[in-house]
Amino acid sequence: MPFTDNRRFRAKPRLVAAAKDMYYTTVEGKQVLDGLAALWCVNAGHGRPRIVEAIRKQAGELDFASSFSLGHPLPFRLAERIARLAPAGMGRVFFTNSGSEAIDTALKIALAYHRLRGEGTRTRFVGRERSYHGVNIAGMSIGGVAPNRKAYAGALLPNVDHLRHTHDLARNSFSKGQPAHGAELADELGERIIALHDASNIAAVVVDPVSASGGVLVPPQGYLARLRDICTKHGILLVLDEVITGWGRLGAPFAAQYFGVEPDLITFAKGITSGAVPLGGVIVKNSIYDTFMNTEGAGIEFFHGYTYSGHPLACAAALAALDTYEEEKLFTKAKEKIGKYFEDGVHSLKGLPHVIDCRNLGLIGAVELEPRRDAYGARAFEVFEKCWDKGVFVRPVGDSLAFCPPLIAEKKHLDEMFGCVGDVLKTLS
Ligand code: PXG
Repeated sequence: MPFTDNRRFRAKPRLVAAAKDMYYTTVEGKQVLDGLAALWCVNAGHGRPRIVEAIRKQAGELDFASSFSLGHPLPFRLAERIARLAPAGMGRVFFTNSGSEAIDTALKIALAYHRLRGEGTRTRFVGRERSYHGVNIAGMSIGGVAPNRKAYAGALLPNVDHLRHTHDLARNSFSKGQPAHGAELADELGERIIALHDASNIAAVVVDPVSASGGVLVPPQGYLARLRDICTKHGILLVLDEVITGWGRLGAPFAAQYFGVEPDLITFAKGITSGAVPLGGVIVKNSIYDTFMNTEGAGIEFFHGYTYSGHPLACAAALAALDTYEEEKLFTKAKEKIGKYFEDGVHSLKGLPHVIDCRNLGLIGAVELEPRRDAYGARAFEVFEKCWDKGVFVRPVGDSLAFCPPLIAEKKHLDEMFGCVGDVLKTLS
């Protein structure tokens, strides 16, 4: 099982048989509230009729046709739809099957783009400590989650630097929304990394706007805008990894719009289909696309692609998910309706035993616990297990507990989630 203590799971399995809206039903018939939109992806809730029906219908109509020198209308229709939601001037999409593949794809686009422009020396990437960009070799290399990298050190990409992470409990603990301190951490890009390597060797900077698996780290006020300015000044592409922040999580289609920061590329996955069928992709600025299309001579412009790029079932699910988001105005309404209540819920845990931080942005939040001596992560894992037993699913990330409910959550669901976590925290050693 992925990222799972398999032996512990075998001894005490957690198996779900069904899911509807905000709840799972376990194989034993117990209802469990989904406080993490499954794995940060089921933004429209589970088993939504429009999405289910679209997948059924598509499977009967066109199960699969590849997109290699052949095509079918759905990926084009979906790309147009995505372009309408994306920041202005980002009108082109390349489809993958996952966030990890989206990251690999974005890095390859960046390398090929610079090369086409005669700047083929730009081959270095800059990631950040505690950012997570999936598990493929490239995403792991630019990512900064230490345990994910340790066993594979020999295979890490060589030309990668990491910015420092922005987590600063001494200055920012219990911040509501974006923390006040830390914008200056972006200056490292210029002062340390560009100074060391020269901008002419750097292809792209990749960050997740709110880092999720790295511990739910909200960017300090002004930080992302500073990164953008430095990248622009030095001709470096800025990739925002929106695999989690995309599709309404912060109250806008993308974090780029929420923060008012224009990236050159956006990677996405998860919520595009509300988790119902695997699908990911990269949105690029029109000028990047045009650079590929304006190359001289006939032939393939971009040597890259997956068998299932633009899979009909995934595209059908995505179009139906986007219909659902739009009909229910979930990208904006969710935050308007329950955003403040969610924030209050996260911060209601302040003062309970072992709580050293509460943080939140949009409908993503976390409570961080003091680690047990020599057992990092054990306390949060225990809370996760006890909450599950009481019928609430939240996710341990290191010694934090992450909250990321579907955007259809109502106040009563948040009461149930935070009430349960609070009750468990009170019993904890
Ligand atoms: N980028 C970001 C920002 C992600 O959160 C990926 C890329 C990779 O996506 P795929 O589809 O290849 O998994 C992710 C995935 C967790 C957890 O426990 C988070 C993710 C995946 C699995 C577990 O926090 N995020």
